[in-house]
Amino acid sequence: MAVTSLSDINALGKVAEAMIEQLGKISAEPNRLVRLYLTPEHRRAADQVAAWMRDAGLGVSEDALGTVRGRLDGGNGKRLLIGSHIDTVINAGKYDGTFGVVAGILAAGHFARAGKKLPFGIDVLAFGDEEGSRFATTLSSSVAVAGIFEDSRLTKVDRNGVSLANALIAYGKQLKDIPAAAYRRDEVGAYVEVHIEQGPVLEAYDQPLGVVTGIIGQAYFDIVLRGVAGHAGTVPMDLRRDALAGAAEIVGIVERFAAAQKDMLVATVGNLAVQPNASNVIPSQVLFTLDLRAADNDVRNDLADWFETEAGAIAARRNLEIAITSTRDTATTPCDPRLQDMLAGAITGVGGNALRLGSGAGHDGQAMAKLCPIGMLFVRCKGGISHNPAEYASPHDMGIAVAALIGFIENYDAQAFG
Ligand code: HGY
Ligand code: MN
Ligand code: MN
Repeated sequence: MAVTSLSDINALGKVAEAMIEQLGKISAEPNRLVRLYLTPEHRRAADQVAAWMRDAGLGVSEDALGTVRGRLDGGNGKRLLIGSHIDTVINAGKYDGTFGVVAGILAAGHFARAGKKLPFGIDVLAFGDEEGSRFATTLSSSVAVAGIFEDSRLTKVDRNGVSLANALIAYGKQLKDIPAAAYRRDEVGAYVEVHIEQGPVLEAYDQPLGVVTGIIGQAYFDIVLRGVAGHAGTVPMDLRRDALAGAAEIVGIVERFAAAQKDMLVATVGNLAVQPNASNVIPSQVLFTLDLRAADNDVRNDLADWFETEAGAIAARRNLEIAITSTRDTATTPCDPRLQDMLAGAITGVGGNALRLGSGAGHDGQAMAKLCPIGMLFVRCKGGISHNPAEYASPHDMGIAVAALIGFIENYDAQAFG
């Protein structure tokens, strides 16, 4: 049943690439990939995934948060969940998230087609909101599956003022059904996700696959800086309360501080809005986000404290008002050592050397870890590029990843998670 022949691996890779291309065409915009949670594009992608699940011989359902589920029945061992997300960032690559869903469908379909009854059932999960690209909250669908959905998420609004609650209703869902999306802890053994690495390590070591040791912790903040609008031509420099100049100074110290740290620590200001955003008006307000990530939870917390102090001092010196709001805080999530070893065995089974590495990117596994042990399999991506249309994983590497997932399932010791 294992898939090890090169021709089989390449055939799997070709099918995976065709599925990725098909999903990659489902976008809100003609010239870049944008597929946001609970939009018509999400609906089309979910329907496409459901059709593939049916074709693979899986039973298909969809929960109150829009997660599409493909079910392969098995013995009475606890269910093995395999999933990832089908939403994207703005101007996205085609592989982030989607390949994990495609790999799950192809691997589960391999067993369905063989008519082999495994000692445990498998659910393939296509989550609709990992990125948080539409609402200022991430992992909305996987937290529901994990049984930790917070109702406070429902009031988050998108750029058009539409709340998550109203978007779910418009998508045809009923809020009263949200609790039913959760698995009972006693019915699930483990969750495994296949994902492109989104970094340069596997390529640097010339390895198609790697085992993830853990998902780095993340702290997100919304920052508002308020000054006074003024005439760009008449207000002397020393009398200005320029919100954008203040924001620029803050962004600069954040970058310098993060770059000077020895730990794996990264800080990003990826989103900044200027008001009134006119070339001859001194900016009166700037809204921006801060994304802090560090493997060590204390280092990340210390940096957050440092930031509040330093940004506050800059605002005070510039006579600006500042408001810093923590919007998300996720501790570093370890991958289960037993699953790491099982995935390492699956990688060596297809000829890899089972490199182990951490994930700087966030994943649905951060939510699923609240339900059950998690494991992740990384796939090499060209140049480590991601969140960028140049994102690319080769059909060969995708074929090897599916083959390794099949090998993992074959040797998965459900009893270890009984
Ligand atoms: O931001 C992340 O790390 C993930 O891609 N949502
Ligand atoms: Mn992403
Ligand atoms: Mn992702």
